[in-house]
Amino acid sequence: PIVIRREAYAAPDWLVPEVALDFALAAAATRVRARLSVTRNGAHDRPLRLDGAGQRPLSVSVDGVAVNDWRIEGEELVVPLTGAAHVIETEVEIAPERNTQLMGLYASGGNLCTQCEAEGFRRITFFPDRPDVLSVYSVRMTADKALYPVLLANGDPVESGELADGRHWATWHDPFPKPSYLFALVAGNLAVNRGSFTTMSGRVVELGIWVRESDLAKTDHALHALKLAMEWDERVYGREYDLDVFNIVAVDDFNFGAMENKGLNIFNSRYILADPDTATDYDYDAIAAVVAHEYFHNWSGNRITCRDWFQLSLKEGFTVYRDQGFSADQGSRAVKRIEDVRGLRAAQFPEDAGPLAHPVRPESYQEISNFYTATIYNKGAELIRMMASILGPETFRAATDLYFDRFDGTAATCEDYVACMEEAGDVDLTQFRLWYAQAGTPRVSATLDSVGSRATLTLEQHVPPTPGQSDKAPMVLPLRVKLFGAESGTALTEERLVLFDRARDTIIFEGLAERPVLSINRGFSAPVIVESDRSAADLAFLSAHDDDPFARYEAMQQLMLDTLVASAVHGRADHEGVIAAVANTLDDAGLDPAFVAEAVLLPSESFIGDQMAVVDPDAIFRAREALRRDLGRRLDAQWRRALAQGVAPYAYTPEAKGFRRLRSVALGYIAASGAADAAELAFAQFEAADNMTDRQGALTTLVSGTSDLRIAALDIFYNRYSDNALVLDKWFQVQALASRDDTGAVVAALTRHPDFTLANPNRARALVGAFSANQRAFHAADGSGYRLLADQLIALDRLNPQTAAKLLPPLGRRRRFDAARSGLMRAELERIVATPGLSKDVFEQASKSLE
Ligand code: HT7
Ligand code: ZN
Repeated sequence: PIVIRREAYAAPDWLVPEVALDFALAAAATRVRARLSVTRNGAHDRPLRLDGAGQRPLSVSVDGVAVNDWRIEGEELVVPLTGAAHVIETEVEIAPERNTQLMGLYASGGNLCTQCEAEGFRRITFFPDRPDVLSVYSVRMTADKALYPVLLANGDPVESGELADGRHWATWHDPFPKPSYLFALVAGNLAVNRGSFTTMSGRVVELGIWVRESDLAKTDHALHALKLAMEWDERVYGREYDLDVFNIVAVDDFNFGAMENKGLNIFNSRYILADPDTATDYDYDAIAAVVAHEYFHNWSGNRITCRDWFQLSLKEGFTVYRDQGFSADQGSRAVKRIEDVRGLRAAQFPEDAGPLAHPVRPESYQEISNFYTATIYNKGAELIRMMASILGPETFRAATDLYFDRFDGTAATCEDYVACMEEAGDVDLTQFRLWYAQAGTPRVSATLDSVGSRATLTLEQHVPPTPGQSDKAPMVLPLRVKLFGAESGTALTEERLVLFDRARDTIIFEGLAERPVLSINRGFSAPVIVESDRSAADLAFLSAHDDDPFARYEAMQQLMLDTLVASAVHGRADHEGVIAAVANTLDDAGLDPAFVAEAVLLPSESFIGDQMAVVDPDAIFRAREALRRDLGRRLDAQWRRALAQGVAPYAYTPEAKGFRRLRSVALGYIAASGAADAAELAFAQFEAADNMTDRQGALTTLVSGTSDLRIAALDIFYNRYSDNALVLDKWFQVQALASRDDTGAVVAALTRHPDFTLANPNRARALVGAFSANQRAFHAADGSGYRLLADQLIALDRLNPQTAAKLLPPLGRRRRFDAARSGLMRAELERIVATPGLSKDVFEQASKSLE
């Protein structure tokens, strides 16, 4: 395989200050004529090399004259040039309707749309398809007017007109130089929800959300979120929108969540369409977050882009940090932080501990699409958060202003970003840069010893080895620390931000009036694993008394984890401490129901497994179910009280969302208790629900139970929503996640269901992706779960390698399991690697997982 290395970066030989594209659009065959103004970059005599992907040029001309001294080398078009500046014209023909990879120009739901990040533009036309070549784009599109009445591209519309043969045309111009990965066009039969936003300097921006006509009523939430995001970016980061229009188009077939193309964002429809009947609170929140994320990219990504793909976290980590801040400001900061950390632990920590671990700024890749990972996005965001903590809010804002001003209009690096933080903050981040270079989640051991009025906190850190990196240097870990009095329950110290940057260190606290209890890594100030010797009693104490809600949650989680691991590993099942702490939280009337719902939820099976030397899925399931059952039985009255709380007609407010979340958690515990009326309660909620959150919550509870009511509910749900693809995804997903003995067989049958298709990434992820996240079913001892995943992945790879490769990581966790399971996973990986015609996307993931 060809390996691309960061250290091999070289500036482009040729720049393309301007490009004009002319599309004669049709699903079966689209002609693309490209006119590139190219300039030699530096003193060299190398030819122009344009990236392509399998096409042959129908014609090539230089300065208006047809030439034939060009050649194809691999996938590149090589054109010898003599002067310092030339105009190159090429023409190609592509077939959008045969594009199942969903990269480049493709058809979705009868419309035509593009996806160019990271390297899709080369599937549209020959071009230096790399992010450090910035061009001003003019686009002309011609298409059948009846089939494609709407023609959209980046930038602002210029002109449009009709042709005598039933076709029409439109031209668009984007004045902001951009890399090819931000190019976009859409041709389709679309309706629009229009709005407008007046920027801080008084410019009126026309906003449009484009969807199929029948979905128009489901776009208000996304439009509202867009306006909130535009206002937020002005207020919090001083960033103003820069074009006269901002369009968003929703498509059903999309490899990712959404794409930030300049002025023309293209979205997976699941991150646009919402109404109470079809979208959950989770969906509503995700829509607002993704709309904001893509909008924020206009500055952190588009105005300042990445020099090369090794710098991907420059735009993604920073933009995730920005969207997390936006979402936190819409509701509860504490709950948002809990959700983000839960997500980091579920996706990024396992990645960092497995064969696909890589630094936030990777050193090499085979296929860049494989690097759109939780490490680049979510750990990348944590790095920004740590720098923001070190600088403090005002200085961080000054530092981001400096970054935006200095690098506007350029393709920058992570180093450029850190240097701005350093300069504006007047701090030395030399050692902090290790966070970009070293993979692996640091482990911190924290021990507090107190004698009289003095306490010593001993910290030790260790960064585990990861592929290609055996020895790690100590990192800078910003740890927020505070001590509480064990008797009084009050704070003994102020919160301190400790910059722990050595392998071992001690911190002394003096003048303590009583025995201190340690609260550490408050707010999850560093993305590390803290191992402390705090007793169950101290953890319960913190879960009730810590004044940082995140730390209260953490203490409760640790108490639950310690209990569950003791039970799964040693068979010791003492549930009393957890039951008392959960009861205490449920009885605390002053707490936000959304926080209570998070705090009383047990750690996931996979997170429990992450704490064990050898993951035992059966023992984990038994331990977790036993604790759920005891919590359900012993706190039956509290769960029923929670279930009755806050019942009101549907509203999308933080308060109403919190009550819905707590009710659904309560219903789960009542079912876990084995209560005779549990299924009836769930079915009643399912039928009475005036919103999808309650309906799906009830269905989730029912499908993991034994009552026949689950079959009735699944049928009702299916029949009600059989023409709504996004809700049908939920129907597949709920069954794939069900905790049942027969889930493997059910999922196997569902792969043959008439509504199942691998051609739609959402559907593939809803069934196959969800199934591999179901620890109990996926890790069935006979290996049937592994076989099912491998079969589907191999089939999907023929259609859509990018989406197939994203399904592979669960098989790569094989070293964490017993020899039998590990061997079965290995066998499936070997079968995948041996598949003829395998894509390089899947090959990279599978071969690394076998190393
Ligand atoms: N920047 C976007 C990444 C993306 C993408 C990457 C690979 C293949 C398909 C893709 N679609 C979108 C999304 C984002 O982070 O905002
Ligand atoms: Zn992004």
